[in-house]
Amino acid sequence: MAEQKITYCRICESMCGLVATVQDNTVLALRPDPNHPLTGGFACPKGIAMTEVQADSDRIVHPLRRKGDGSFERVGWQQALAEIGQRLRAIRDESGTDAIGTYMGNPTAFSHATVPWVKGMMDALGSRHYYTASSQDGNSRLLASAITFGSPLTIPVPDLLRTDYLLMIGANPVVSHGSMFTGVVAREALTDIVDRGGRVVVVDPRRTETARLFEHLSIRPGGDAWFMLSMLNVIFADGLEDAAALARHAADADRLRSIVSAFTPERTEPHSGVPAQLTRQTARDCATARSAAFYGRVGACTGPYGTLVNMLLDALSVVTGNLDRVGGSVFPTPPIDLFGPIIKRGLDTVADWRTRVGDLPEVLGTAPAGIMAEEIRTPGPGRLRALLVVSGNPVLSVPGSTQLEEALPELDLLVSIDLGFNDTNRHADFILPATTFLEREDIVVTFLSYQLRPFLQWTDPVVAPRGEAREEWTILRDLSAELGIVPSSIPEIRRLGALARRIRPKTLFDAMLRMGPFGDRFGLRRGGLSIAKLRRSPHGVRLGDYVETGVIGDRLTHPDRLIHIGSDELAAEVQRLQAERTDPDYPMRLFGRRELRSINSWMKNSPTLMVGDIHPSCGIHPRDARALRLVDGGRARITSRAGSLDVVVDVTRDVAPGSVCMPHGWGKRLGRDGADQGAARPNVNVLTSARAQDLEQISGMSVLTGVEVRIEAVPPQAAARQPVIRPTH
Ligand SMILES: Nc1nc2c(c(=O)[nH]1)N[C@H]1C(S)=C(S)[C@@H](COP(=O)(O)OP(=O)(O)OC[C@H]3O[C@@H](n4cnc5c(=O)[nH]c(N)nc54)[C@H](O)[C@@H]3O)O[C@H]1N2
Ligand SMILES: Nc1nc2c(c(=O)[nH]1)N[C@H]1C(S)=C(S)[C@@H](COP(=O)(O)OP(=O)(O)OC[C@H]3O[C@@H](n4cnc5c(=O)[nH]c(N)nc54)[C@H](O)[C@@H]3O)O[C@H]1N2
Ligand code: SF4
Ligand SMILES: [Mo]
Repeated sequence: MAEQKITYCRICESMCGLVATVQDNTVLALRPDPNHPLTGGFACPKGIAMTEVQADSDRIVHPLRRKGDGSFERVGWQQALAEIGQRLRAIRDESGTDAIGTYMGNPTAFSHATVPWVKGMMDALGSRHYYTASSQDGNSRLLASAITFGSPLTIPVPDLLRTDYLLMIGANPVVSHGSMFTGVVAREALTDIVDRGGRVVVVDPRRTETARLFEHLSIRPGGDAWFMLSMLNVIFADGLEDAAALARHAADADRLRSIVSAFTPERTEPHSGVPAQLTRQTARDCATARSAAFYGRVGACTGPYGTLVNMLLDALSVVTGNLDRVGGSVFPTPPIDLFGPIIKRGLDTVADWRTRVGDLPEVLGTAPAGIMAEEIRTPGPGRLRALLVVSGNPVLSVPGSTQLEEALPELDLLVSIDLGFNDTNRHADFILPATTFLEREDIVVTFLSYQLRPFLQWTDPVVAPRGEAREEWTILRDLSAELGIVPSSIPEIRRLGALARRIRPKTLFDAMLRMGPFGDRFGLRRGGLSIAKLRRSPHGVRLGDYVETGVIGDRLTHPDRLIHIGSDELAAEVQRLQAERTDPDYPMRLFGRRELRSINSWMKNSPTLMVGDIHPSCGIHPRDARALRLVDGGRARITSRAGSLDVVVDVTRDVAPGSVCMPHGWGKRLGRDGADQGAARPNVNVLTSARAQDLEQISGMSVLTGVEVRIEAVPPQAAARQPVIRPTH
C-alpha cells in the first residue's frame, strides 16, 4: 500500500511543503502540500521532479575510487574512509593542517546538519582554506552589513507582506522563487503588493519574468551604484530625507549627503543607462511612498561594486526612514537563533585575516572561492593540497573555470560528497555518496533569519537512503575521526573529545529550539516548542504573521551603536567607481540568468525538466545584433580578458542594449561513468576571471555580472566545428 508522507522541498529557499507518495521505500510521486501553512498548494516543476533525482539510474549510491587509468571503481565505506584518512594525515604531517580545505556548495545550506559540521571540521582543523558558494552570491551583502550595522549577520529583508513600494535590484523571484527572503510564495507576495495598491519596480538589464509582471526599469549591468547614488542625491536635494530617523540611528549622514551631492541623475545617466528623469521620479516615489523596501539579490551582489550596491540599498532604507519599520527593510527574530551566539562570541568576523594568495579578506571565516585555483598552484607554506567538495560543482560555478579545472589534478587529494558525477568530481580521487533531502531528517535552520513569517517544520526522512548513501554530517564526523578531531566550532565541545562526536544534530538543534524565544525551556514554559512537539505537526507550525519591528536598537553592534551610512569604506568604493574606465576592446557587459527548470549546475539529468526550449543561448539586443552582424539562431564568440566561448545567439528586445546575457551552470554531458558523452554546453564561467586582482577587492566576491566582453559573429566554417549546444536529454 502506498503511503502519503508530509515533508518539504530543499532545492531553493521557498522550501515548499510537499507530499510524497511512498511505496516499498520508493518515492512514487511528489506533489504540493495543500495544507502547508506558508506555501499551501504551491510547488514548482523542480520540486515535483525531485523524484527523478531520487531514482536517477546515474545516481552514485556507493563510494567510488579513481583507478590509475582514470576510471572509477566501487569500494566499501570502511576502505574509502580509511584510505582518505591516511592520505589526509600524510598531507597534514607533511604540510600542516592548512593544506586541507573544503568547498561547501549551495545545497549544504538546506540541511540542518551539513553547514555546522563542515564549518566545525574546518574550525577544528584551523585551516583557512574554507571556501563556500557565499563568495559567489552573498559575501558582498554580508560585508555591507558588517560595515553598516556592525555584523555580517545583521541582514535586512524586505517586508513584502506589508510594503507599499518594493524597489528590487538584480533579483528575479518569479524564477528563483526568492532568495534571502523566505516564508512566502514569492510571486504571490509580489502580486499582493500591487493588489493592495502598491508598486513593484524591478531594476534589471533584462525584461525578466518578474519584470514582465510588474514595472521594469532597465539598467546597464554593473550600473546600479551610479543609479542609487543619484537616488540619494535627489532625496537629499529635494529635502525628502527622514531627518528624525537619521538623527535617531545614523552616524555620518552628513558625510553621505556630501558624497552623493556630486551625483546628479544627469551625470550618472551615461553610466547607469537610466534616463535622468526616471531616476529622479523613482527617488521621489520611493521617498514619498507610505512605506518602501529596498531589496537586492544576485544581480546586486555579484557585480564589480557589489558591496557598495548593498551599502547604498541600506542607506536608501535609512535615509527614507524605512529601516526596521513596517513595510520597509526588517530584521526577523529567528526561532532557532544560529547567528545570535556567533555574534555574542565575536565569531562574526570580516577581514580578521587575509588570504595567502591575493591578500583578500575572509568573511565569516570563509575565503573567496575565486582564488582556489591560484591557491592550489602557488607553492609555499599553506598551499592547498587536499580539497573536500561537499555538494558543490566549483568547476562550473566559480569564476575562471578553465583555470580551476586545470589546477584540480595538481591536488594530492580531491574528495567529493555528492549525488552524482559533475564537472568537478570527475577529477576526484574519491566520490562519497550522499543522501538526498528525501532521505534525511531535517529542520530549516540557516534561513530562519530571512523568514517573513516565523515558522518551523520538522521532517522525518521520507525514505531510507538508496544503496550505501550516507548523511553528510556522518561522513564528516567519520573523516574527522580519522584526523583525530571533533567537527565543532565550539571549543568547549571540541574539548570533550571523542565523546562529542556522538552528538547528533537533532539533539543540538532541539536544545537550541527549546532554549529559544518559542522553546519549552525543557518543561519550564508551557506551550513552548521542542522537536518532539514539532513532529506532531508535520505540516509545520506558524509562529506569527509578520516580522516584528522596532528591534534595530538591539541589533546594532558598532561600538557607537549607530548605523554607518557614510563610512570610509563607502567613500573609498565611490572613489573607485568614479575612476572606472571602459576598455574599448571589451565594450559590452555580460550578465546572467537563471532557469525555471534547473538549479545552478544540477537537475540537468531530469527528463521532465529538460524538455522544450531550455537551451543556454546568449541574449542580445537587436540593435547590437545588427551592428555586429549577428543573426538569431546563429553563432557568435564572446571574448573576455579571461577566455572565450562560442554560443548560439538569441536576438531579443528583453536584453538591454550594450549587454549580453548567458545562464550559468552548464558544462559537460557526463555518462554514467563520469566520462564525456557528446557535446558540451557553454560554461559561462570560462569568461569570468579567477585572477585574485579581478575579484571585488573589498569582499573577495566573484565578479559574475557586468563583466567586460566583446562579441563577434563566428564564420559558418568555424562554427561547423563547434559543438551543438541545444541540450536535449
Ligand atoms: N556566472 C555565474 N556563476 C554563478 C552564478 C551566477 O549567477 N552566474 N551563481 C552562483 C550561485 S548563486 C551559486 S549558489 C553557485 C552554486 O554553485 P555550487 O555551490 O558549486 O553548487 P551547484 O552548482 O548547485 O552544485 C551542487 C552539487 O551538489 C549536488 N547535490 C545536490 N543535492 C545534494 C545533497 O543533498 N547532498 C550532496 N552531498 N550533494 C548534493 C549536486 O549533484 C551538484 O553536483 O553558483 C554560482 N555561480
Ligand atoms: N529556478 C532556479 N531557482 C533558483 C536558482 C536556480 O538556479 N534556478 N538558484 C538559486 C540560488 S543559488 C540563488 S542565489 C537564487 C538567486 O535569486 P535571484 O537573485 O532572485 O535570481 P537571479 O535570476 O540570479 O536574479 C538576478 C537578476 O539580476 C539581474 N542582473 C544581472 N546583473 C545585474 C546588474 O548589474 N544590475 C541589476 N540591477 N540586475 C542585474 C539578472 O538579469 C537577473 O534577473 O536563486 C535560487 N533559485
Ligand atoms: S525548487 Fe520549487 S518546489 Fe522546491 S522549494 Fe523551490 S520553488 Fe519550491
Ligand atoms: Mo546562490
